[in-house]
Amino acid sequence: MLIDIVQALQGPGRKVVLLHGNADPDALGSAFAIQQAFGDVAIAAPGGMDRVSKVVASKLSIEVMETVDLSEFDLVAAVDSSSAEQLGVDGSLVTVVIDHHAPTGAWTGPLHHIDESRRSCAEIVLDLLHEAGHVPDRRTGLALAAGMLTDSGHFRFANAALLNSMATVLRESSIGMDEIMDLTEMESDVSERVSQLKGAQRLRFDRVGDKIAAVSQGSAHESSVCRAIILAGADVAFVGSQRDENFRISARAKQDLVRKGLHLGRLLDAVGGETENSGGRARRGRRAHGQGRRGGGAQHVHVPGHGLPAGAAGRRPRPGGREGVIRPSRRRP
Ligand SMILES: [Mn+2]
Repeated sequence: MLIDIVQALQGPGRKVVLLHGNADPDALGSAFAIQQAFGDVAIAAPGGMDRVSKVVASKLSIEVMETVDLSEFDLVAAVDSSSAEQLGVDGSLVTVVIDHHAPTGAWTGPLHHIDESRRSCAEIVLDLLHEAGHVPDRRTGLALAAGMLTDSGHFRFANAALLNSMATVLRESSIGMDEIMDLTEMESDVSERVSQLKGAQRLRFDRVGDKIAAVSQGSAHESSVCRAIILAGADVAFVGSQRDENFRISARAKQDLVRKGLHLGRLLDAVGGETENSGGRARRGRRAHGQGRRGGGAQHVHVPGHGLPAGAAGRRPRPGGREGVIRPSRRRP
């Protein structure tokens, strides 16, 4: 119950709200609103923040700690995270959880509030603020609205509840839609655009009936290269990259192919199998659900070099990423 969380947050002592690794504006906005409503609340992102969040934090002057000693706090809360793994901390120390992802079974405490029907965590936090009798001020409203906007894919995946919450926050905080857009929109950085253009230079494609399949290679920003190729007109794109001993493949498909049953995760597993790596489904990251729909089913897979010990190769999947790691099969003696 949200009222129980309100009471816990209103209690005495120092509190900290943790953000998941590579924290997005939904996590940041949720934490900031809790800080503004309840006071003596620190915000920590031990796993860093994504580019948009960094800009939002700087524009709204939100202070976020990069490291945190949880023993200094009387209450530890987590937002927008479906497991302690994504926070990079000992989950037993987290007493308050507010999340909107599919429950993983990791959070079962009395103050763990998970509402899968919500598109963003920020909406739930807005309800929490109301429960506490708090009306969000401008900065708080902007931070929450930024979370709702980005988590709904700029409303593409919004539902009635999200639009209601957005309307409420606009009204209560007296902010305009254009301000939220300005806050969250930014040009991709130059290195990302260079990667996209290099990907375009190396692009090859095949027409299959009325569909276009494209392949390319690169060394950085594979997923954004995939996105650029899809935007350029391909229906499905694969971008490979060699990183040390690892060969990594990112793939993305248009939504209509995904709806027709194209399962990139399974496809990439098969690639792993053919390259003598044990398969295993591409891990469904915490945002696999939302972003899969949003971007059209992006998937990544790492194919580590042969002969490496299991688990030695392959970048650790980013919390919040949509990556799969194919580990080398354990060879039987
Ligand atoms: Mn979220």
